[in-house]
Amino acid sequence: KVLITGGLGQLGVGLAKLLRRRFGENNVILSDIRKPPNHVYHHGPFIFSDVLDYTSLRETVVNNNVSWLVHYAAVLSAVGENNVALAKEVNITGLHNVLDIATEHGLRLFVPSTIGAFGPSSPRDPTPDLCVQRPRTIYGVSKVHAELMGEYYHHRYGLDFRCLRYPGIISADSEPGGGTTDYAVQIFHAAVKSGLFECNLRSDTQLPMMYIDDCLRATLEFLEAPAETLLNRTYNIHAMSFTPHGLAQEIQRVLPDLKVTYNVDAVRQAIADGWPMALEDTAARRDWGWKHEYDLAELVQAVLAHVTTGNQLARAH
Ligand code: VAH
Repeated sequence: KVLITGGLGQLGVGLAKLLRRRFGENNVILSDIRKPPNHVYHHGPFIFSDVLDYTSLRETVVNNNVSWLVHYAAVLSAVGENNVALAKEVNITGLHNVLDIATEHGLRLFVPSTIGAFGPSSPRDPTPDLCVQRPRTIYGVSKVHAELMGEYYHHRYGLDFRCLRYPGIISADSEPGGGTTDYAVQIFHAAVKSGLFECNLRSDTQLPMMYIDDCLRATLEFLEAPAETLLNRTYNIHAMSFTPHGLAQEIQRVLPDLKVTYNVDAVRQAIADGWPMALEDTAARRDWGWKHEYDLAELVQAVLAHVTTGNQLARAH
């Protein structure tokens, strides 16, 4: 069975859906500390589980015979800068709990890392798998810590630790939870609803991004890859890079009335300025066959189609 922590964030429900199609509805357990929306209760198991509560997390793993753990519970970059204590607690103490439990019970452990694990002194275009990592956010520091601890536990105790560095993920029916790349999700909703969008990053800020379907498929494929094919335990994955200006232009091809204004948030801008502009991901493509399907044009089409239908449904109710 698979347990997903932080299951009600931007990625959990979508990943559960994909994994349930593959492994059966009851074999994937979503967990979080929040109360889920009704549709989540109606599709497959959901349980309360707090990654900071070691005993209860362990109980969940044992009682449900969990064999894979996907650790999505985390405080993202912008929220973390506003609450360092919380980010430290969730991202570092929470990870320690998960690592110990995964090791003790022989689990396969997936932890997402991020472009945020790099910093201003990393090569930025493209950023290789192995290079200087001196991030300037608590989020980034905690993710480098997770990469290193996971790899250490792998070498020291044989833990089957697997880690992908995700770019900014663009989803249509789930909201991002306080990151620096959130604008690239919000712009779609604004474009469809009001035609006006105020962007909190500079128009020329280029960051790596990926459509959620590619991200979730990458996660499943990587989780299923035979251990002997994985020469690394932490891999960059890349799909596309764009700026707010470039994304707005692509959306305007479909919705020409979209107006974007810029009101830069200093905290987010400083974070983005130290992050990669593109990730180098040849190792992932070589070792376990990673291949993205969505470039910018396909991404915009897919997200606009979802957001427009969602909006029509909401209006019909
Ligand atoms: C953030 N979306 O902005 C996250 C992510 C790609 C960056 O880790 O904090």
